[in-house]
Amino acid sequence: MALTERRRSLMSQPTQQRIVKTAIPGPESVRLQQRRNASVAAGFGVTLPVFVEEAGGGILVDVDGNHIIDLASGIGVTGVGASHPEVVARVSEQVEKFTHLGFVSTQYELAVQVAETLNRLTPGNFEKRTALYSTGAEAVENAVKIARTYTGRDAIVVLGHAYHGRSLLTMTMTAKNVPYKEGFGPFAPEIYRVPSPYPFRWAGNLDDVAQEAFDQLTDIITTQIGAHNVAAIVVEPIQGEGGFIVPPDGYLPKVVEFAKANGIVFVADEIQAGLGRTGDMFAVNHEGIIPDLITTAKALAGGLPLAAVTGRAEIMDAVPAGGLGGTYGGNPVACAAALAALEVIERDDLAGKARRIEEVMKPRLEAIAKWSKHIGEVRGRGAMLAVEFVKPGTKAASAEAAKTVAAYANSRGVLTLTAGTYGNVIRFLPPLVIGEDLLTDALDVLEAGIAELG
Ligand code: PLZ
Repeated sequence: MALTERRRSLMSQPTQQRIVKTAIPGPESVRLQQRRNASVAAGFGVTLPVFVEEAGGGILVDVDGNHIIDLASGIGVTGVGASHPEVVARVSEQVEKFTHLGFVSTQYELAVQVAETLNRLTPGNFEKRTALYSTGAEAVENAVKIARTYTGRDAIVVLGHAYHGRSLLTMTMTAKNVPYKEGFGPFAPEIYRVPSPYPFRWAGNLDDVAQEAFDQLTDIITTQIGAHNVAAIVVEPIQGEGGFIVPPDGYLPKVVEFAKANGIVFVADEIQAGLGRTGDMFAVNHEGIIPDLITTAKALAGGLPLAAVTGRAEIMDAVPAGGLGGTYGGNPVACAAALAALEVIERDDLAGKARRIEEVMKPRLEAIAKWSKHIGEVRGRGAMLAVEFVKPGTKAASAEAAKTVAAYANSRGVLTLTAGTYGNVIRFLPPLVIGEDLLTDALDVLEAGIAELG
């Protein structure tokens, strides 16, 4: 195919409609799965074992021709859709010029433009710097390195139910044992955990979650670590893998204030929640919080691997030249994709689209929760919504109910992901550009799946 023709075909999106032609997974996917099992390491799990040939907007097309509604966005990555025409165009243009140089050997303007854009978009009216990497774990890991250099301290404080990655340091920072940590120790030192302000599972008074959780944080830091030994407090402003746990208003501002008073770097891990997903450009904007450092990845480059640490210039510049780097960090093709994705997020107000997704989905999920005894809570903000399943009449987690409903939806062409420390949460991370008819269709399927629980 001639290049221009190929480009034009890439620009066309699959029909935005759920079409189920075969069992899901269908025969072609099942055949490929056998090859996969014989060639790919078993440690990679999979939610829906289909093989995708084409994706865009709110639809994934598998090798059997099924059109599957995408409520996952590649785990919150393809907010602009998996083949946004502007991302495709800028990436194609860039690969024809050069694919890679290594930003630490020779430089290119694209990386500077991405840094300038992130410095402008992140909250805080002060001088900022950005460091570019390839994966979220790498960004979190480097935020810790930077905070340690700046403060000259070792301790890192994280929350219960946290997820920060799979590298040794970020796996240590992650709370959940199976599947993330089991068998992978010994873990990194100087990581301390404080309770997550998880309203649905809070043992104390529901009205006091913010204050009680904050008191526990200060108590643990003061008595077990010493505030003067803490380099950073790292928090997901809405906890992602942990089950879309939304901290009660008031908690994060208190933590930021405490960090400031004690010379501790406050790091917001916005890798899953950031860049429009929660209805704001950043989830911290909801309470007007200004972190010292923010990590981004996922939605940053519309599907290409790019991650960043952005924050106060005096903190970021504490590491001398040569101390930060990596072969692929800030790869030019990923930067080209990021410039397109960030432009689309801003210009097309994808944060507004996320708020609209909440308006469409949340009332329906809440209505279902009224009649279904299996739902403990519906929560989340914007296009980061979740349902927590329980054993009827109790708060006991029911991973079985979540798995049954997710499997029901998946087999009918609606891709949903589960989450949560107890595996009992179905989370929704649709592309922000998804059509409302697709959302409604997906909700119909989910509702039928929940009804089947009885
Ligand atoms: N911080 C808040 O959500 C990645 C993990 C998928 P990487 N979450 C998806 C899986 O099973 O591995 C994540 C996150 C938050 C950090 C990360 C890590 O980002 O790009 O996966 O390294």
